[in-house]
Order: sequence, then structure tokens, then C-alpha cells
Amino acid sequence: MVGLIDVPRVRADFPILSRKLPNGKSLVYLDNAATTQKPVQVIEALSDYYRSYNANAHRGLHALSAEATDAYESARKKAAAFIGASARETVFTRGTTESLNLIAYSWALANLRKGDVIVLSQMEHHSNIVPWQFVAGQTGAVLRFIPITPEGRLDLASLDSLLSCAKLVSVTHASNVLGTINDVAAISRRAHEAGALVVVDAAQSAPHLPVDVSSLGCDFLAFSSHKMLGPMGVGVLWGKRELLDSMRPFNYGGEMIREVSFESSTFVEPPLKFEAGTGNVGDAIAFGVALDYLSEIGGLGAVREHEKQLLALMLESLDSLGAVVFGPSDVHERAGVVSFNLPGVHGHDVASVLDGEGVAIRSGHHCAMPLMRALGVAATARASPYVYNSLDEVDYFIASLKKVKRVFGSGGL
Ligand code: 7TS
Repeated sequence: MVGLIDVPRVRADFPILSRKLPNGKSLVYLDNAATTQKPVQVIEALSDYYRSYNANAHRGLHALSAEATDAYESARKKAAAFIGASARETVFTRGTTESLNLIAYSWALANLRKGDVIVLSQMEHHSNIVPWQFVAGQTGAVLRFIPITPEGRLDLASLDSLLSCAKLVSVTHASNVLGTINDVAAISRRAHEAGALVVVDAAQSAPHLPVDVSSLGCDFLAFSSHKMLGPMGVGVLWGKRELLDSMRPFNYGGEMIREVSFESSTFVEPPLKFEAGTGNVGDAIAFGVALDYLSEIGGLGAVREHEKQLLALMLESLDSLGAVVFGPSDVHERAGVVSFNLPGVHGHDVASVLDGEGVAIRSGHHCAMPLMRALGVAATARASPYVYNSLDEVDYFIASLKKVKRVFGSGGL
């Protein structure tokens, strides 16, 4: 037991964690920022949907369709409650990337003009940069970036000047590279004073710490199911009701219409206005089960405490190995991500030696190339723990890193 989470009990729910890798090693899965594993409850919920009540939601009058619709809408209520929101403001998407694109297409293209400013930060994932570059190209809006400090925090000293003429601020709640948890509530306050709307990329925060849209004070928030024990291909866009009401649809087609004639169409209210076509019904339902699971194992408060213990051990051990760790050193300021480099060893070499030991981590630019440039590195290795990881696994990860050092010789170490 680490903190409030009963790790052995949790691990027993994840079939994949007991498999042997092709080289005979046991799996130590530390690539949770990329995607998490799924408990048997989620796998069974998905299978149960296809075995027992597969039907198109919101389409039919028959019993199966009613069951599928009820389960889909109940998953929406769970997703909404998870972030302190109402179901009417909670749109199912394919994931964070699609949620951010939805805002770009449906809100930004319609509302931004030449010279308007979009404020991002230097620590954004490509998903929260590229859609805004597209919007800027289409509208003549200008992008500005909140810089980072040498410790990997947002440098908010220049925020007020960056906010001049800003119509939109879109920032990550937690960095997928540095782990930094940003003070989104403060950014929202200042952005609103300057007349800008605020988008929060919660892909790396919603799985790891309690997230509440009212406390954050934002206007939109996006996250993905697959990073929090749920299936791939489903995620959430939350938006304030009046904004969703005012926005044009993202996709056009079945189920999002009220009335269609040969000449024109009218649309239903959000959230269905933004869910054209057949949705990812089974995966959304299984996502709801993942959210139930997170609350059953102790809730996000317990998840956070558990991760702080793992992070503390990781940071301390990496330091004593002589690794360069990116991001704040205080676990209170970081979510479940630790990027590091062993001097003289490329991140890909670190990851590949660890893979030989059965330890899965990610290496590379982590879809944050501008941040890599700001940090002055080409790549990092990144370990990201979650609810099923134990302190013993962190020790094994560190022992495997010692092997990396042996394999690559002194190499400046
Ligand atoms: N925003 C952040 C902060 C992310 O970390 C990611 C995915 C996304 C957006 C995009 O999420 P998606 O579910 O739409 O793909 N991040 C990572 C990662 O760090 N490694 O693999 C995927």
C-alpha cells in the first residue's frame, strides 16, 4: 500500500500487468502520460456493450437503443460530474486533440479577426499549438507564448503585456514533459480581466489531480479517456453553456439536426449539436466505468497522494544518479511526469536499454518540439507513473538506469 491506494489490489484488476514480455521480463509500465492500461472492469464494460446491448444511441425506439442511449447519457453525466460540470455542457469527442480542434473551428474561426491575439505557453503539446497556428493563418490572428523559467514554470511576469489585444488564452493545466502544474485559476482571472476567453488542456491533469471547472474559472476544458484508464477514441470538451449555444457546429450530419429541408437545416442544442454522426457509444460507456473505478480506488485526491510518493522517490533517485531532471523539483508542483536525461546518453538509448529490462518509458520530443527548443535539448527520456505503479517498480526503474550507465560507460557520468 502506498499512500491511500491499495496497489496490489489495484494491480490485480489490470490483466496486462501480469504478462511476460517477449524477452521473458515482467512489465514495468511507466509510459502512462502516453496512455494508461485498462482495468478488467473497463474491458468488460466494453465487451458487455457489444455482447448485450449494442445499438445506435439516440436513434431507435427499440429496447436495445434505449439501453445504449441511457448508458451513453449516464457516462456523459459521470464525465461532467468528474469535472464539476453539467452534462449539457459536456460534449463527447475523440479526445483532447479533437476537443481543441472543435474550439478552433467552431469558436475561433468565427470570432477572431486580423490582429487579435491568441496566447499559448512554451510548454504546450502540439495539439494545443497546431490548431491555433491554423486559426492564425486563416484569420490573421497572432500567436504569443508565455515563456518558461529555468525551473520549468510558466513565467507570468509578462502575462499582462502578452494579454494586450488577446481574445483567447489556451494553456495546459499540467505539462506532459515538465510535469509542471500551472496556476490556471490565476491565468483565467487575468485573461478575463483582459477580455480573453480561456481554454484549458487538461489531458495531463484530469487523470492525476482533482479538476473542477468552476475553481479553474476557465471557459473550455479538454481531456482524453485513454490517459485515465478508459478506452482510446473518446474524450471530452467542456464549454460554458452560453458559448456552446453561440457556436456553430463542428461537423454536420445526422443526429445534430432539428429539421432538414432541401434548402437548409436547423440544429439541436449542445451537446448533441457537436456530436454529428454515430458516436463512440461503447467506448464512452466504458470511459464512464473508468471514472467509477478511479473513484472506487479512492478518488483523485488519493491518486494524487499516491503519485506524489512515487514522484518523490523518482526525483531523489534520479538526482543521486546524476541525471538532469526537467521541471520543478517540488512534487507539490508537478503531476505524474518526470522527464530527464543521463548526461552523454540519448533518450532513445535510455528507453531502449530500459525496454530490455521490461521497463516501458517514452523518449523523444513528446509532441512538444517548441518546448524542447526552449529547454535547449533535442529529446528527453520520460517516466510517468500511475495508480498501479509501486515504489518497488520505481526502485527497479532506477536499478535499470544504473545498467544504462554501465552500458554506455562513463560518457561524462
Ligand atoms: N495535450 C497534452 C498535454 C497531452 O499530453 C496530449 C497527449 C494531448 C494534448 C493530446 O491528447 P490526445 O489524447 O488527443 O492524443 N500526450 C501524449 C504524450 O505525452 N505522449 O503521448 C501522448
